[in-house]
Amino acid sequence: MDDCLFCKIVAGEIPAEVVHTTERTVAFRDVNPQAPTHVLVVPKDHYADAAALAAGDPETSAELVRTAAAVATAEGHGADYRLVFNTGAGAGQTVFHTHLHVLAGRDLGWPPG
Ligand code: DGP
Repeated sequence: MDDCLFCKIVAGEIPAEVVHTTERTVAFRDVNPQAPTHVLVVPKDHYADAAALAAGDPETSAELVRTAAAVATAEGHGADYRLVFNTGAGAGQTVFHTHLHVLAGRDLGWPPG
């Protein structure tokens, strides 16, 4: 997708602090962190949201979660972290390239806002 921000980060056309990569995923720090650890895990291929990725490429969908767990462990939060997919503008999705938020390092209230 020519106009997709996260496709450009995956391609290295826009800088980001990449913390982990796998065959199918890239993990980089969120530019507006909401916790001491706030990393976004994205598929290298473009899918608009989590459901589209799960339908179109279930193995990569699972790899996103494995990558998120590896990031949480690497950052010292392997036992306590939160994974979030905002899906749809009404739920707070602002970038329409699937991304899994990994949040850790502070008390995380429930329910989320
Ligand atoms: P969401 O609201 O769930 O679509 O999350 C999008 C996230 O993307 C948001 O937490 C901020 C982050 N973000 C937006 N633009 C950039 C960027 O250029 N670089 C990085 N690293 N993160 C970005």
